[in-house]
Formats: sequence, C-alpha cells, structure tokens
Amino acid sequence: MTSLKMPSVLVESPNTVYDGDFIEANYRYTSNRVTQKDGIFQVKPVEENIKIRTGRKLNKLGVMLVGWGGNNGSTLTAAIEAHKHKVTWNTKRGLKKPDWFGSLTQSSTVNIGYDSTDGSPVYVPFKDVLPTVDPEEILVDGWDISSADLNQAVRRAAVLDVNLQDKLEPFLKDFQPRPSVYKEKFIAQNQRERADNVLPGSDASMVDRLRADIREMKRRSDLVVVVWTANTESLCPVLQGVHDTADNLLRAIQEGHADISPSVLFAVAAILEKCPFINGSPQNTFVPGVTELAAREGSWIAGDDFKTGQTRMKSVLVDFLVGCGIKPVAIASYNHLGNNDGRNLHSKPQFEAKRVSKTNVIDDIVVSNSILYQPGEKVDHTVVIEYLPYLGDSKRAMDEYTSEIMMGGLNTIVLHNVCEDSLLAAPVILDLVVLVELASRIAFQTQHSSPDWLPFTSELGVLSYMFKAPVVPQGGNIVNALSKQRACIINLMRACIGLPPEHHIDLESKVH
Ligand code: NAI
Ligand code: DG6
Repeated sequence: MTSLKMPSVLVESPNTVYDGDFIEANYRYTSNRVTQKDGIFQVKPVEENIKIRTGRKLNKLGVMLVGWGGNNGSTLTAAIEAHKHKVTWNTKRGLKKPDWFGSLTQSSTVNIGYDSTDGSPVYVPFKDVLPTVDPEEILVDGWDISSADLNQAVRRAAVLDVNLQDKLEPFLKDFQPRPSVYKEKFIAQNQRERADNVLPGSDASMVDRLRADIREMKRRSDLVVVVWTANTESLCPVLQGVHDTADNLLRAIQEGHADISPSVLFAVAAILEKCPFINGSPQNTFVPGVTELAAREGSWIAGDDFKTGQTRMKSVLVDFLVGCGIKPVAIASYNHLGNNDGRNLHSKPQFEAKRVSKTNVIDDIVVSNSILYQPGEKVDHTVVIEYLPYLGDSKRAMDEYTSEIMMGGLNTIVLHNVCEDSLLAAPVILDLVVLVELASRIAFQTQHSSPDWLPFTSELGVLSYMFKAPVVPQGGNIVNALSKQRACIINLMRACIGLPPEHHIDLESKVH
C-alpha cells in the first residue's frame, strides 16, 4: 500500500469520521417501495442507517491489458507514459502537453455545495472527492497475440501525432506484450497474420501460465486489474454442462472443450487470482460459470463493452427525448472506421456481438415511459459498421433519430461524429481501473450484515457508466441512461463522506 493521502475534501459532521486508515460515514439510505392497488400507486418511503467505510491507503495499482498492443492498449499506455515523463510535443496547433480529457475521474468536477460567503456553487475535481490513484502511479503490463513492442504498436495504431510517437519511443520500446491465447474460432480470420505471439499447450496449461503472469505482476503491485481490450470475439454458445456452473466450466477447461473462448480463460485466471476482471468488448465472456466462479472466489467482474462514442451519445439523447415526452421511433446508426477493430468487426460473428450491445442500450429507457410506449413496443433500430481502411482510427459515427412529436408531427435529428476512437476509449479504461481500485477499498455495514463489513457484489454494476451493456447481479436493474449512471457514482462517493445525494433543488435561491 502507498502512503496516506490527506483528503482534499473534509466533511465537518458527526456522521463523518476520519479515523486513521479509514473514512467512516453514517449514512441514511432512503428509497421507496411501491405497490399498485385499484389503479393507485401506493408509495412507502423506507430508510436504513448504514455505515460506509472507505480505506484511505491507496493500492499500488497494476493494470494488465489483454490486447496491450492494440489501439486502445497502446494509446492508454502512451498517455500514462506521456504524463509520467511530462512529455510535450509540437503540432500545427501549437505545443501540446498531456491531458486526460474524456476521463470522468481526471477531467470532470463534482458539486459539493454552495460557497458560505456568496452562495455560488463549489465544484471540486472528481478525483478529489475521495482518495483515488494517480494515473502516473499505475504500472501497465499485458498480453497480445502480436509480438510488436509498445513503440511499434503505437506507430501501427497511428492514433497519436508522429512527433509525440517519436518522443515516447524511449519509454515504450521495452514494453513487450506477453504471449497470449489465440483460438482462430473466436476472432476474425483476418487477424491470423497478426498472431505471432501465442501460447502453446492446452487450455488448462494456458490458464496456469496466465495466472503465473498475474502473480508476477502482483509482486510489483498491491492490486492487479485485468482488462480485456483485445479483439471482439464471437458470442460463445452457452452449453449445459460446460458454461453453466463454475465447476462445469473448470472441468471443461481441464478437458479442453472447444467452446471455451480466450476471454473466458483470462476471466477465470484473473478470478482465481482474486483480481478484478473487466470486459471491454461485447462478447458474452460472463457466462453463468464465470459469474458463479467470481462470486465464489470473492472476485470482482465488470463489463461489457466500453461505452465511448455513438452509444454514449445514444444513452444521453434517447433519455433526453423520452424524458421530454418525445417518442423516438426509428434510429439508424452507421459507423465506418479503418482500424484493426473495424477489420475484425468486418467478420459477421464478431459484428453480431457488437450489434447486440450497441442496440440494447435504449431498452430500459423505452420501458420507463408507458405513456409513449405500449408494453413490448420496440423502436426501429439498426446498427451498421463498415470497414474503410483509409480512415484508420478516425471513426465516423452517423446517426439519424426520428421521433414522433405532438399531433402527428415528426422530428428528425441527424448527428455526425468524427474522432479517433481510441482517444475516447483510453480515458474510459483509465476511469475503470481507477474506480475499481476505489471500489476495492469501500465496504458497507448494513443492519443485516452488522457487525460484518460487506464489499460490493462481485458484479460491479456501479461502473455501468462505462459500458454499453452493463453487467449487474442477477435480478438487479440495468440502467443505461448516462446521467443516471453518473449520478449513481457521484452520489455513492458523496455517501462515502456522509453527504446526501445531489438533489439540485437549490431552495436557497428559490425561496426567501
Ligand atoms: P485493436 O484491434 O486495435 O486491438 C486489439 C488487440 O487485441 C490487438 O493488438 C490484437 O492483436 C489483440 N488480441 C486479439 N486477440 C487477443 C487475445 N486472445 N489475447 C491477447 N491479445 C489479443 O482494437 P481496439 O481498437 O484497441 O479495441 C479493442 C477492443 O475494445 C475491441 O473489442 C473493440 O470492439 C472494443 N471497444 C473499443 C472501443 C473504442 O472506442 N475504441 C469502444 C468499445 C469497445
Ligand atoms: C464501430 O462502431 C467500432 C466499435 O468497436 C466502436 O467504435 C466502439 O465499440 C465504440 O462504440 P460507441 O458506440 O460507444 O461509439
């Protein structure tokens, strides 16, 4: 563990105690239970006093990226190194220095109240509400089926300015991805030529090897987080006796069953090493056997599929429209891009996995409004992805939203977004690992659990903001709307320092 960091936000309240290694908050958690009777909604507010304890000592964080040499992996690593070494670079728009724009934790702020002298709102950096890891302190390592070192990978990705690539070369050239699991069946055939760094042997021996890799990283850090940012795999069939329980899955791995995907092997290795595993791609890595294993081992998992661009916008726009009482009825979402992700998604089974996660993102928003939508009613919604090599990482996302407005009217909104896909994804990956590290230090004592402290459930639904298809515990509510997802994280952080949820009522300036 690294040393104690003095809090930047100190709450003066009998309910918030800064006690040595912990911040302990007495928190009144309120919610409503609703029953419907004779067409009437009966609402019963319920409240529970809980204690929330947040460790103040930061873990030395090690991040292991599966797909380290890909566009996301190499861009994230380059950005961390650029920050560590204070690299600046010249562009046609002037001298640039490293930043984390696009990162919730590093570049957004949180309102903590109103100035005691003039009543103006006071915002603090998100990362300062609670002690969080400094990105410059993160150790990065990982695996790739391609043997290119990180200097070569950054140049191959062609995401960053050449001047910056040149300056980073000394810091990146010694980062060598570890050999990885390659199974032709799961990623596009067009990836074969890249696969020159692959592990030999059976599934069981590969899991042992991945676990040894993770253990090696553990020796250099207190907490290792494994992130799948490798190619999107095809969806795997969920077979009875193979993927359905933890024991069947472990047996199937020992027996070398053909339908165990590389991402499942990585998830199992991470879980058995008690390391959080994050799935940044859309495939169904979290088959029931994996989720059961994670719960049994007390390991955290989070996924699926980073939400970065078009889908993030969709989870804002549809929520906004439906929240206004406007009815989206048809959404056409086109993407064209020329990076290796686009090349892989050019293959149908991999595209299908992506199509599903990009499409389902509006489901809960539609269901929330029974005035606009009848039960079971769907929005006409299509997602197209085309591969145009010339464009490289500069993805084009073109969307058309057609909505019904008042008295038979139609409203059509057209969006055209152009930017490097990996420059959107890298800060999201950073947020994920920073927040997983924070989550690992938070524990709850409820009236039921007392005197035991409970960690978060093994499925880290609190990180839904960062995913297109959030994984939540069985029976849990899936929330896709970005504003609700952000409010969840922020209100939870406020709860950890004993502050009530942000309500935006601002009565002070409305009633005198
Ligand atoms: P990429 O194709 O540049 O990188 C993937 C890397 O994974 C490659 O270097 C490849 O050699 C490696 N790889 C493939 N199979 C592997 C295995 N079994 N073990 C280790 N390495 C393996 O793709 P990119 O752009 O970095 O995206 C990575 C993933 O993140 C893709 O699945 C993509 O769909 C997903 N994603 C990307 C977003 C973005 O905005 N860039 C957003 C959401 C998800
Ligand atoms: C084509 O859309 C390629 C995909 O990998 C996406 O770029 C990636 O999943 C980001 O998706 P979105 O919808 O958040 O922009």
